[in-house]
Order: sequence, then C-alpha cells, then structure tokens
Amino acid sequence: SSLTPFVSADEIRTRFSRAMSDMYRDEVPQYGTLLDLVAEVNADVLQSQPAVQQELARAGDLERLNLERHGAIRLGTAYELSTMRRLFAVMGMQAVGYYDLSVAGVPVHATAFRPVADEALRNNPFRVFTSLLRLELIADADLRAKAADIVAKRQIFTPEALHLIDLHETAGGLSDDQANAFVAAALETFRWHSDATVDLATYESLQQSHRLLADVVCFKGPHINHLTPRTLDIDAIQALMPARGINAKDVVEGPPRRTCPILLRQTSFKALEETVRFSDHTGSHTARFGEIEQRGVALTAKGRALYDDLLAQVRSMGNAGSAAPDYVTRLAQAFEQFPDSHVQMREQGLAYYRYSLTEAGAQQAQRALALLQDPAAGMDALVAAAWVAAEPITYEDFLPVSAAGIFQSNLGGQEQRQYQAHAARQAFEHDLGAAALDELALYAQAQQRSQDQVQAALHAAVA
Ligand code: OOG
Ligand code: NI
Repeated sequence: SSLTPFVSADEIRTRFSRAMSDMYRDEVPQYGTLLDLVAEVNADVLQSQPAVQQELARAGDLERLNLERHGAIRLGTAYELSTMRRLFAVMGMQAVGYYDLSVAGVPVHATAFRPVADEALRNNPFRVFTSLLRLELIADADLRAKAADIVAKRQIFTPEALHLIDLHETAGGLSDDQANAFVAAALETFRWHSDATVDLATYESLQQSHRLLADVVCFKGPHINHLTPRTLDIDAIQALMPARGINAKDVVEGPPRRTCPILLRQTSFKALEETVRFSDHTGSHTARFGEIEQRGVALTAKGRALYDDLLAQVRSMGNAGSAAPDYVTRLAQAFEQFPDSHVQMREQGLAYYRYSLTEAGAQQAQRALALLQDPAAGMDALVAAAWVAAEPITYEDFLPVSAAGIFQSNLGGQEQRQYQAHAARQAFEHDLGAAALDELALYAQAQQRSQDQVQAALHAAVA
C-alpha cells in the first residue's frame, strides 16, 4: 500500500475558507464589493503608513491580512453543535470562549471555532462564531415543542462529510484528494437553501416569537450568515461604503478609533431579502448580511475589565445605547481613561505582547541577561534598552456586547426581548462535547512562550 501523506490542518482550513468565500461572493454580491473595497483601503494604509506596515510585517501578519475573515452560523441542537466541533477539528479549529447573548435579548449562547497555535494563526486565522439556540428560553411551550421537533428531524451534514470526519478521526489525517472531498462536502452545510422545511404559518409564528428562532428552525441547514474581512481602517471603509451602494449600520461597535487599536471594532450592513419557498406559499426571509472588522491588541483581564467598565458607562448614559446621536463623542470621551500607547498599556499590564530579542540585544546578551534576572528591571527594562522588541498580540476573539449589536441590527433592529436567563456555560459545553478554551489563558501562554524564547536566546548567546 502507498503511504499518502496527510494534508496539514492549516492547508485544509485555507482551502475551506477560500471555497466559502467564493460561495458567499456568488450568493451575496455585496460581499464581493466589500472585499474589493477592503483590499483597496488596506493597500492605501500600508502605503501611506509605513509604521503600520512594519508592525504587521514584524508580527508576521502581513501575509494573512487579505486572507483573513470570520463567519457565523446558528445551530439548533446539541448533535449539530458537537458534530460541528468534530468538523472544525479537521481544519485545526477548536472552540474558544463562551458568549452568553441572552442578556442582550438574543436566545442563544455561542463559542468561536478558531486555530490556537501561533503558527496556525499566522498561516490563516479563519474563525467561525457559532451560536446554539436556547429553546428553553422560549416561553410558549407549544411553540418550543414544535421547534424542537422540526430541528430534531433535519440532518445538516452530508453522508460524505460525516464519513470523512470519521476517517480523519480514525486515520489521524486526510490525503490531498480526501481533503478536497471534505471541503466540498463540508461546504454543503453552509450553503443557502431557498426551500424552507415548514409552511408559511409555522415560519410566521416562529418569527413572531423571535426572528432568530425562525432563522434557525425553518431551513435545511445553518446557512453562513456573514463573512467578515479584516480592514486596517474601519472608519475609512464606513465612509466609503455608501458610494458603493452599501448602507452600513450607523455606529461602529466596540472601542473608539485610537492610535493603538485594542480588541475589535465592527460594523455591519443588511445584505439581502431572499425569496423562500415554504411548503405551501412563496415568501421571503432576511438573514444574510455583511460585516467588516478591525482588530487590535488583546487585553489582559485587567485591561478587559477597564474596557467593559468604560463601555458600560457610555451605554448607561441616556437609554438609547449605541443608537444615541452623541454616542461616538461620549465613547471617545470615556476612553480617554484608557492609555493609548503600547508602552503604557504594556507597563500597566493592560494588554498582551509578543517579545523577541533584537540584534542589539543579542550583542549585549551578558548585560541583557543580568538585567532580566534583576527583579527591579526585568523584561520592561530590556524593551526600554531596545534589546527586546514587544509586538502587540492580535485579539483573535469576539465581544459579546458588539455581537449583540450585530445580531440586533441584522435581525431587524428595534425588537427587544427580555429573557430571564443566566449564562449556562456548563450546559453549552455538555452539548458541545468538550470544554471551550479560555481565551485569556491562550494569550497569556503566547506571551509567556515569547518571553521564554528571549531568555533561551540570551542563554544561547552567552554560552
Ligand atoms: C453572529 C453575530 C456575532 C460578530 O462578529 O460579533 C458576530 C450572528 O449574527 O449569527 O459574528
Ligand atoms: Ni461577525
């Protein structure tokens, strides 16, 4: 028998994310327009701001930039969620983080499937925000039972996809041909189906309870509902979108514009009203939208607490939240309390950095090592001496308040439901069939690994 080598998980993920992007470009033409706009603005920024270009190049993020995107799906059952975990594992993606959206009036909780290793993230950080419907939050018992019954009957995975997932688990990998077959089969689950599984009256009763309920329950599969490219200047894109026929939501979610971007800023637009064939009538459904994002440095628990605190302050002033006309001004004012320099954020322990020995540092290894071992000096002193460089670690995850804003705007805006809910991480992980990784621990480990490497390099240099 021939020993066919396995294709790497990174390679399968890249093939899949390209195939998904091509499919979505066909299904939602405005996504193609957006990709072109993002590529133009990114090229402009790289040309006009050499510092940004250098920072990305040093972090090894330049290659991934135009490849980078995230998507989102919404699932109906524990079986769908746990099988999705196995499907993403083929592409080297693991569940990271737990997001409770019920507090924001959306009856779901979620995780993000994404790569976690430094190298895998550099190669292609493709992520999928994956929500699970919380049927227990639906008050009407008849409707709840009906919805549960409908989703229990569907099979969102093709036999071929299930077979190749099994094969991947037993053989430990996929050959080139198997990988291509897997990508094609997996893609089927994310495709839009214009045939609904229910009659119009059922759709309408679900829609009335919550628009999201109808979106999850009435279709053959969890159609990918958006794909989001990463921009280096979200305000520029926001300003240019109307001229390209794209109407974005009014406000960019997340932190304000800053010199040193933190976490994640996002804006979205409604893309499509689609024709749907119900079992008895023809109707329509609005599910799919567009979104762009700008990513910044990952925050520590301390930095995140400050971010959450400042954001809550702004949102509690006046009751219109991010819809208030002076929101942007108030946001900028509140965030004056968040240091906008990497030196300050690093020294105050607000954000995570990846450290590397510079040439100057390698030449002064003896002195650098002494400084590193001096408790009063440490890594910060080496950075101050330019013997060590500190690059911001990119935030790879999502923000629950922002996600809720995105859900609300593409579900039709005004509607607000109150759920008597609390986070149910244990139940979610039970349905997932695994624990969701702690994102803060991942960033802390990445920072620590880089510090260990600096230390090892210094020891090697003096040996
Ligand atoms: C997911 C919304 C969350 C984001 O970028 O925060 C999200 C959804 O609408 O299904 O994608
Ligand atoms: Ni999104």
